[in-house]
Amino acid sequence: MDISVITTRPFPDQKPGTSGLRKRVQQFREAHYLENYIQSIFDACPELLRGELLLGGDGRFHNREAIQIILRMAAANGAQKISVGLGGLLSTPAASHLIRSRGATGALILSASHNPGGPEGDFGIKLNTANGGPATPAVTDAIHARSTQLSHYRIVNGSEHVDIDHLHTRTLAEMQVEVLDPVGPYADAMAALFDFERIGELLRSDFFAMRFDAMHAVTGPYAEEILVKRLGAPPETILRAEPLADFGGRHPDPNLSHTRELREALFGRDAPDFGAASDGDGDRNMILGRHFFVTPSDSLAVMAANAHRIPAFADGLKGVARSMPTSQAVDAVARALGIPCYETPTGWKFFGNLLDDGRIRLCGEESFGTSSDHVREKDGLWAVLFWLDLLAARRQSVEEIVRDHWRQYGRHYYTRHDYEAVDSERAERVMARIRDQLSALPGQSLAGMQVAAADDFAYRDPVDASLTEHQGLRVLFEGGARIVFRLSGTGTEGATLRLYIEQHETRPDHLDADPQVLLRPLIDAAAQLGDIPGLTGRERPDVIT
Ligand code: VG1
Ligand code: CO
Repeated sequence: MDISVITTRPFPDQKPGTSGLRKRVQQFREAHYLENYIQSIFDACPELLRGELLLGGDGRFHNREAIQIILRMAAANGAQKISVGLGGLLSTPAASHLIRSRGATGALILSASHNPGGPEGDFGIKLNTANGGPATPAVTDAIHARSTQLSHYRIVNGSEHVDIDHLHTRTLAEMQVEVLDPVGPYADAMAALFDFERIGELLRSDFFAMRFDAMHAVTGPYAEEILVKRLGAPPETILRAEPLADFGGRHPDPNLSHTRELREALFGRDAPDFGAASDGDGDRNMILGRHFFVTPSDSLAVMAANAHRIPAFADGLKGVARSMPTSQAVDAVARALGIPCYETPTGWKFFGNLLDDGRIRLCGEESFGTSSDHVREKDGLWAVLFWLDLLAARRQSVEEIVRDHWRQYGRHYYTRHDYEAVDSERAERVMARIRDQLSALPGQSLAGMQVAAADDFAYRDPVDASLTEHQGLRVLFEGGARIVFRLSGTGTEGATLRLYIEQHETRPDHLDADPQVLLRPLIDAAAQLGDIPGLTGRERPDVIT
């Protein structure tokens, strides 16, 4: 085998964030940058190479080049086998499913998820390990530590290009390479979880229409296979189906600002009954009804309350979990069901132990992520199919189902305000200012409510007892209202300050307010607590969800 051992110098910034390492494409294309990070992964996790490792991405700019480099590096590092998604495409949930169903050692998923793509956009690398889930903090810390010491990387010489556009197997040096179709096995897995017969009937009926926005990202081929081919939905159901390297020039972020066509359809005249979208790598979901937006936190709660109607959950839920900033709507359902509800830090990796240990079967985040124990990732199309199955079972509209839910459990008014690309030092100052006030807050009155407690969120994993600290600053009020402050761990420019606001309302004639109006006193109190305008120079957030 013709291998080069290349001398390199460590980069100081190869520290994975909430979900993988994300940087500008230009940075990933700098000499040795990608190679260093990949070598650090192989050095810190040699077990990945002793079996089948999956490789693919969301199709964004630099995906295909990176795959060729990673193949040559894996071969030079003595990997047994790499399986590449056809066309270099592999959604995050499909990767998680394939790891588990094929007994693979893990997956390298080339994606910066919902971050913009194209030559001026972002690139990223997520590592999932043998349970199918994102690498835990212990693993990402070891990779980062290795990256700061790295002096060499190994790569097979030559410019030979491995064909990734046809299903076949071959060898590269002594390593096996298989190009596989991830779509079929993923669709089969979905068919085993849901009642495809009743969903198909609904989608083919003249009285129901849906739109799914694939955002020119990875889910297009999966949605076509499942919704159109297997379930019989008309082809116009799917918008922006074709994966493109620049996502058509827009953010593959499924919220109302980035899904214009879908929004116009669902909030326009003769709107379809159901709308949904997924993100770059297919792990997020947005759910819409006719003229109706379902918050991700409510979606999780509705799923928990209705799980018994879905074949996969015929045996019940056992337990549920949500990330800390996610609203407490699902907690109310768990209480009613008499099952535990765990509260974890932001990021899917913290659900892994709870799922592996059988403590929970359903979990979610406020950031448009929900999933179950069928994989160890959030799963966009799974959530869409859950809602379709529920609509078919209840024969009610999305809005009726959610309003019904509010009447039963009360409504958890919720909003997230993001201040993007803030100067990092200024953002730290906002956090420090709030942290300094935490101990004095309990007992005080803010926005007309009593503060019951205030803390810097820390999580003790109940399965392996590991401790994760500094996961967001919380101000908790009597009656359940909350203000949470966090700095994002996925951005690539400065800091993103996230403000999460929540208030519970049970009075039947107070369930129809505009969240931005109802939550205004808390929003203002939060801005004041952190002196956000003064310290960041920003009068208002960049994104409101
Ligand atoms: C964001 C979300 C978090 C999610 C993460 C990865 O992280 O808030 O809930 O798990 O993105 O999702 P942060 O640190 O920016 O708040 V994805 O679809 O971008 O992999
Ligand atoms: Co994603």
